[in-house]
Amino acid sequence: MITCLLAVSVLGGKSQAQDLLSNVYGRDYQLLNGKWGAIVDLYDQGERMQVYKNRKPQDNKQFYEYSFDGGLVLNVPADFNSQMPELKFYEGTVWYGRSFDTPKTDGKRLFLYFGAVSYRSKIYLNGEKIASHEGGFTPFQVEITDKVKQKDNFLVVKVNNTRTTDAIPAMSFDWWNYGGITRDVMLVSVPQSYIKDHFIQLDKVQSNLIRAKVTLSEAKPGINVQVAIPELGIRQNMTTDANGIAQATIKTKKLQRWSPDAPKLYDVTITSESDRLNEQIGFRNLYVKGEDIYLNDQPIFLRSISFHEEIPQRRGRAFSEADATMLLSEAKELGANMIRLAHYPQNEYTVRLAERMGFLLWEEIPIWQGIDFKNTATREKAGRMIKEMVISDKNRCSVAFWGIANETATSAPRNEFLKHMKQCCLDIDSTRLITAAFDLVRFNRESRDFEMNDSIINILDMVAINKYMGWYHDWPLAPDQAVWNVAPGKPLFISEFGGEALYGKHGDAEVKSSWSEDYQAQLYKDNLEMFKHIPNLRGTSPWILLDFRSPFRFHPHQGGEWNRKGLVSDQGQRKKAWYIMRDYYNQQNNEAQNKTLHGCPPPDLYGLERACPRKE
Ligand code: GCB
Repeated sequence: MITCLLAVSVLGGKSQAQDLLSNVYGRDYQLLNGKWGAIVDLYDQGERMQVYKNRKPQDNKQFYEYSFDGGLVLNVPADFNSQMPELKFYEGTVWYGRSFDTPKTDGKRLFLYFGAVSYRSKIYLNGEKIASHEGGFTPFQVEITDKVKQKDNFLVVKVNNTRTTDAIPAMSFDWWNYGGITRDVMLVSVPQSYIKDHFIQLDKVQSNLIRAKVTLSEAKPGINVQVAIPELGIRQNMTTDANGIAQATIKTKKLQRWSPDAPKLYDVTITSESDRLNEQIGFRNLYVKGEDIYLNDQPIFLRSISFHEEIPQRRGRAFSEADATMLLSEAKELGANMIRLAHYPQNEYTVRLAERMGFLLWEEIPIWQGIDFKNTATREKAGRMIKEMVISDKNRCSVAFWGIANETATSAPRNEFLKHMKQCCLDIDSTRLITAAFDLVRFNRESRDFEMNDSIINILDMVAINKYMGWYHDWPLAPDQAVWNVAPGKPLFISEFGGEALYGKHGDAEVKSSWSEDYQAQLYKDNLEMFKHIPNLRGTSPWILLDFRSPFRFHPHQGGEWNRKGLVSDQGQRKKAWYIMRDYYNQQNNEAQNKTLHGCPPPDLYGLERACPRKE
């Protein structure tokens, strides 16, 4: 088994595994957000010039051909592309610099924590390189306890968003390549011996067993740890083993399980002899049996929607709680109970708010077409990224799926790569459902059904299909005649479908290039008709909630550099297809409510008896 290390390399030695503080927002922290000095380094000269030293002339002979003072100022967090017209298409290096004083720490340890820097970064503190990271959508940290001064520290971040063949994503992808320090930068203080990680959740199947695992920074046995959930009267005492890990299975009787309809979260306090951490955690059961996905012992239909981490009105990356509120509220209005966070892990505000608002989540890393599956370095990189995602969000009960790829072609190296991705998830969390999205479903003209031939689906709990009937694929027969025979025996999820329309544009519902709301609306109607003939269909996720920026698209009708498949325009106006989808989701929801009302007790999984047959 190959183990995956995290993507941060902490300098001062060889690359080494690095941890992530769990629930960083529950710690004592100071934000290093705000205005940073910036240098655009088109020819990548900054390292040669030692920009990171932030030197200033000390005598009348010295001069340096750079300065962080008096030049460009960029906001953090935010992408750089949207901050100046000249940077709109920029792909290259930008140096960020700022000074800071250290908060009074009373002997505590200090970490620098980056929510995300897109795509590569090198971190320098007071002239010394202290870390580097690759991957634009996952957090990383570096301890600076011994490197930091009380006053006037200077922090420099070299950011580079150049696309390369070995990167993830690689050379081309259908979204904007936003570069920059795109999420919060934090100075986090923790005690000398601190709670490094926790993983607390309800058993996959049993509703009265909470599984708790707490890892301390010190690999020392016999340290007392407590997990308390006051509302449930739980105070579980545990002690660490030689690795500093304390584990317990906690029995509980009166738990209210989290669900999209009732997203109940409990206050949880984790205490060690020297540290204390508060969390909010929801508890739910989630498993697959046959072709069904069970949430809290009820089969569920996933009413999903995707969005990019982008606010189209602002033409920039989403990064704040207000941004998360905008995106998720729009999804709520549509009647969704799930979000496919496409195509990469999104910020912690979005993930946490989604949980509070009652959305299940599918999270994935940007293994999006064009990945060099033969490159072992790329594979290791992807493994590190996926691990960073799982470590960060494993305590969110809303996370139902780890997505390991989007639209990959069948090949032996691809198979090995995806197996590795799955293993990297399982190394940390063996409870989530593993899925991947494919665009390999084809109409078989002889058998006259839709089929897919890819053995990799055997490693998945749910098979997800992107299928653009009526857009990239013409209908080979009427939608109500379209029989699907794809991944029988497993739940099947339509992870993408849709077509482009300009808001307010009316035109022929038969003509694709009318770019009209009418064409898009008809396409939605046809697809919803087809979905009735997919026997193992357990959810849908139209592509996509909002129009988004993409250098993939050139047609003037699209307004230039926009993907117009949104159900909502870049200005927030709902297109006709939005209403069709909203009605479909309402109907699915009503049907689900009726089933629950007249429904069955839990299925006979793991020896549990089912008392009545499920009414369809
Ligand atoms: C896809 C991709 C998605 C694209 C979409 C499109 O299959 O997964 O990232 O944006 O198609 O609009 O073509």
